Amino acid sequence: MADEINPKELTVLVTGASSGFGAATATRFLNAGAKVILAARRAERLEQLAADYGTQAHCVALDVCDKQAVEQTIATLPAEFSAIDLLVNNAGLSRGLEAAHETQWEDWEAMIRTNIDGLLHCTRAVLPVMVKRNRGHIINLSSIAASYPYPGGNVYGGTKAFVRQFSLGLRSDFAGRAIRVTSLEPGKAETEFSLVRFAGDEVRAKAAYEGYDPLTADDIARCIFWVATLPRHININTMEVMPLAQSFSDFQMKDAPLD
Ligand code: NDP
Ligand code: 8X3
Repeated sequence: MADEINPKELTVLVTGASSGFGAATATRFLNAGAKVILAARRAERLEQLAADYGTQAHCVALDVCDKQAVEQTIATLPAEFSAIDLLVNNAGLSRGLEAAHETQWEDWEAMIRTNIDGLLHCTRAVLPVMVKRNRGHIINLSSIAASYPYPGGNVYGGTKAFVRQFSLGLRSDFAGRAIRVTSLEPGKAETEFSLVRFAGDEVRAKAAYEGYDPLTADDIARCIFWVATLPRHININTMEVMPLAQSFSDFQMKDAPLD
């Protein structure tokens, strides 16, 4: 029987490690003995998280939208962190929940730049070493919004559908190589996600999780850890996870005034 991967043998890069899924994932891998590179714009939060882990953790202040900065960061990693086994492409955001005609163009741009461009920058930067070593795993944070539309999810859902399809495309590119790719597609999870979506409106953000048990950041970290430590011959292509309380709604049936 093939063995599970020992996390102590892994070097993991987690983007968006300053909050939510990323912070929980970095913590879970650090506690299991992995070497972890923590990346996000709010470096002080990363330093705080990493403080107890000494040389096991390496923090980088990084905006994933900045292609040059991503390339430079990956190219200049300390030798002991340079052979990345697992990239958790987690940095991402949603801005706004307006219908398409009411949205701010800047919000759409921010989602495209972060969720698509940022993810591509990080993927492209780590791939050469993974291919050279013929070893690696990329776990991309997509969303249930990739598969199920909801009002106001227009561009956010579109970016996450890109992430899902790109992940499957990578799998196809890597046929015959020992590089695994997973699209992880969570439903409602209570993190700072809604605070960012609603531009810091705490009341609105809190209301998004009221009255039911949402997923937690650690629930998702647990999924990531499981997917990443499965024996090397197993690839989870897509993984959709919802809180039990979340389910599907009916198609909308509303008459539109036609004149
Ligand atoms: P959080 O807002 O709690 O965390 C988002 C993280 O992304 C932060 O660490 C933030 O760090 C980082 N980030 C955002 N923009 C950038 C950037 N330009 N460069 C580097 N880092 C960036 O949200 P979640 O933990 O919930 O979200 C993580 C991922 O999971 C996202 O991709 C999100 O779309 C996805 N997701 C979330 C779900 C949910 O319900 N919460 C469900 C499905 C998917 P900083 O601001 O310090 O740079
Ligand atoms: C975030 C989950 O349902 O808010 O990707 O779109 S949802």
